Amino acid sequence: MTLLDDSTPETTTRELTVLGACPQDCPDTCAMVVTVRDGVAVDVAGSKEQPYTNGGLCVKVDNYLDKVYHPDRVLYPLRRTGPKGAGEFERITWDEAIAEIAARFTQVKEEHGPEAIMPVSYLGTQGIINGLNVGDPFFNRLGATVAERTYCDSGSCTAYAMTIGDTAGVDPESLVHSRFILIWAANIMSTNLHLWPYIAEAKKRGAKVVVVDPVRTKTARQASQHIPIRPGTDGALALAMMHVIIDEGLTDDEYIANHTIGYDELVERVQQYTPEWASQETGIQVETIRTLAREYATSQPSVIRIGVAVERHAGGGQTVRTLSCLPALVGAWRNPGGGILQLPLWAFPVNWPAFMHPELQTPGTQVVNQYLLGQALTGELELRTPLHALMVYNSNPVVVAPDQARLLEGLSREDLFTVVSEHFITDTARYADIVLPATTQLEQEDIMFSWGHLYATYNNPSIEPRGEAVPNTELFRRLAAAMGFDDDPIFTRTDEQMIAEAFDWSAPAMEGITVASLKEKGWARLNVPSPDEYAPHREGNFRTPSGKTEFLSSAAAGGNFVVPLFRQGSNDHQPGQPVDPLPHYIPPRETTSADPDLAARYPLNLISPKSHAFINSSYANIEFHQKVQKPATLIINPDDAAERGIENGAVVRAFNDRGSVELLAKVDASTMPGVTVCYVGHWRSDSLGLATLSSLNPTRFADLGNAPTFSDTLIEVAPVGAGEA
Ligand SMILES: Nc1nc2c(c(=O)[nH]1)N[C@H]1C(S)=C(S)[C@@H](COP(=O)(O)OP(=O)(O)OC[C@H]3O[C@@H](n4cnc5c(=O)[nH]c(N)nc54)[C@H](O)[C@@H]3O)O[C@H]1N2
Ligand SMILES: Nc1nc2c(c(=O)[nH]1)N[C@H]1C(S)=C(S)[C@@H](COP(=O)(O)OP(=O)(O)OC[C@H]3O[C@@H](n4cnc5c(=O)[nH]c(N)nc54)[C@H](O)[C@@H]3O)O[C@H]1N2
Ligand code: SF4
Ligand SMILES: [Mo]
Repeated sequence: MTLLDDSTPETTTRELTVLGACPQDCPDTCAMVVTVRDGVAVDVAGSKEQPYTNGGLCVKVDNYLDKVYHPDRVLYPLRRTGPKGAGEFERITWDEAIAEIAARFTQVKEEHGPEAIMPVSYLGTQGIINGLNVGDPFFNRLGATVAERTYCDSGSCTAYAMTIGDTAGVDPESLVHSRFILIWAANIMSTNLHLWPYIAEAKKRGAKVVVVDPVRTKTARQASQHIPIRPGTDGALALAMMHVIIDEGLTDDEYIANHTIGYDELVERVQQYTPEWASQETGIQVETIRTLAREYATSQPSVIRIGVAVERHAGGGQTVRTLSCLPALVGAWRNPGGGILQLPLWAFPVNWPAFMHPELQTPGTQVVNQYLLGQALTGELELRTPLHALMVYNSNPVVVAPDQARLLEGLSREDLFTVVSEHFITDTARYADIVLPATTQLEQEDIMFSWGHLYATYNNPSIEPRGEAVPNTELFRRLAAAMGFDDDPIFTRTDEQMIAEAFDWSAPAMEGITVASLKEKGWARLNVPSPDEYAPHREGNFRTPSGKTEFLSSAAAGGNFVVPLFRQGSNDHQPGQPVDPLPHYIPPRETTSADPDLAARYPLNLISPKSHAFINSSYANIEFHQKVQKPATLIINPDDAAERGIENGAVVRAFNDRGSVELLAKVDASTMPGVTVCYVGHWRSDSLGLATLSSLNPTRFADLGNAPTFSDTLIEVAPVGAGEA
């Protein structure tokens, strides 16, 4: 614990200031300062010293204490006493809980083989030791089904890696130097708040800021220009931009000659992608497309900030391929503030193997994508070994996975043994046989990378664990011991030992940074050039096989792949058919052109971006956050509402062949005609009709990286009572 201030010796009150880190799955990874009085946390604030956090947290985490001390926290292990889904439990001891889990896992393993057990986890916390990979060594050694976790940015990462490699790209702090900022499918004001001051500064210095988004979001309203686009057609716009840039000779020929491959093939390919064609696909005026291309090319340095939402449709991968090609075409990489900003996570030398331990995995083990969990549990998805036990931690699949009705059917199976480690009885925990209490970030130690900036952050624990809550690391130590895995030191490592292994400390990026210095100061900028000088690809040096931007991708010959981070480091990926090595357009599956019958029955697109006050489904049960976010709504354009007789505030039913959801209509021109919006995160248990929007989402993958297709969803909407049939 870091004691910065032990200020009141003459009274009995003991006040400490502890340096922490926000644990949430958010690009900003804020450095937090926690004030503790007599062992009780009394304030959580943003660090004033850390430049990116700059003294402020966001609406989601500023009231973190509401979560830590919430009366509904799960504080003790629980065993189910009622029917699955009823949320009826009795308190048991940790010894009983661990013994029961070990016995059931052993029984399932003996009867059906270890693959009948599957972990389900994501990013409830993104700390390196308690986050994404915390259970991987345990389940690898057990021989459990490998969980493929491609909820977020997997398709984007495959596409980006195919094109420019696993590079950090542009430093977000360099954006002050950008002359043209293209924010593509990212709602910065809600999802990446701390980036905005850099964009605002650039704008003040004369940069143009353009937002491409079907919705006139708060971010779009603050920009210089908002370009509404039909969901899933972004690839058409990006390809038409290339067409104009090449056609009008706006390319940086020297940069192309020295630092790219496949330019001649690209020129030929983009001939067909005219602005006139793209206008039909995207709904954007031809002149708007031309002007965008010209301004993007000629206002250097220009930067594209891509949001995760750009991957969530059938052609999401190729869209990110095209966007990753654009900066090289115009030489944007030459100067700080030019290029593309996706996931600067790649700048961190995280020692992933120490957390995944892929060598413990049996080659050829069954792999199931969590996106298909409902199908996997109900037999819809054919499995070599059907599933009989689940262990869920750091995730709430009932809200975040698609095909909700089928998932609930699967979780209700009496022959399925489900363990959930949680802070609260979430919609998923209601289906658990055993619930285990998890600590919050104030009660655990961790060390953080960031996927939005170039600072490592340390989380010192500030209070004792509440009740009998334990960090995920301790949970897996206990389980490993019960299963007899403690013959291997991997499974007895302390948190301190894991933190010591978190990074490759000898990597150049970590020069001058140690565990001790991080713990003491709370954060450190990686050892990379200052934002005023950071131009990592001025001289090419892309992290592709050729070292160049690969318009013609050499990796494409190997077929579609999932970046190991999203698949427990599995080394036996099956690539399948080669991918077309040049950028190309793949339209959404659910559109008039691709499926006219479906589009006739379900003419409205549904997108489900992030809610402002929740982080995924986290905080959606907390009163303050509920007050800010309000109940789940369906935003619908006034024209579409009028056509259906829908009034503002009315209860409506949104439906398609996959499901039906009741929501409050918000009739608002912020969304373009033909597009409806329902922010993700509200819990099913708080929803009208006990269903959330995930009931409507498809289970098909995008073209690359097995990415989800949440934005590739058509629905119809009717006032409640009118019925759909
Ligand atoms: N407040 C808040 N912040 C969060 C989160 C949260 O839940 N709440 N979640 C965190 C996580 S896990 C992530 S991945 C990030 C994601 O953060 P973002 O990348 O910003 O993702 P979204 O909010 O899903 O979508 C961003 C914007 O894309 C638009 N959009 C949707 N489909 C399309 C499309 O097909 N084309 C285009 N051009 N635009 C489209 C939406 O209208 C939305 O305004 O946010 C992180 N930060
Ligand atoms: N329709 C639709 N669905 C989506 C998306 C979308 O845009 N639209 N976005 C997708 C994206 S980008 C993402 S990243 C995923 C997010 O999916 P998830 O990562 O599953 O996100 P959450 O719903 O926040 O669930 C995290 C859970 O972990 C718990 N938790 C937090 N900290 C800890 C801890 O230390 N230990 C344990 N044991 N538990 C903890 C929290 O209480 C919470 O219930 O959702 C995906 N689903
Ligand atoms: S959720 Fe994001 S913006 Fe909010 S405090 Fe955490 S890291 Fe900062
Ligand atoms: Mo995400």
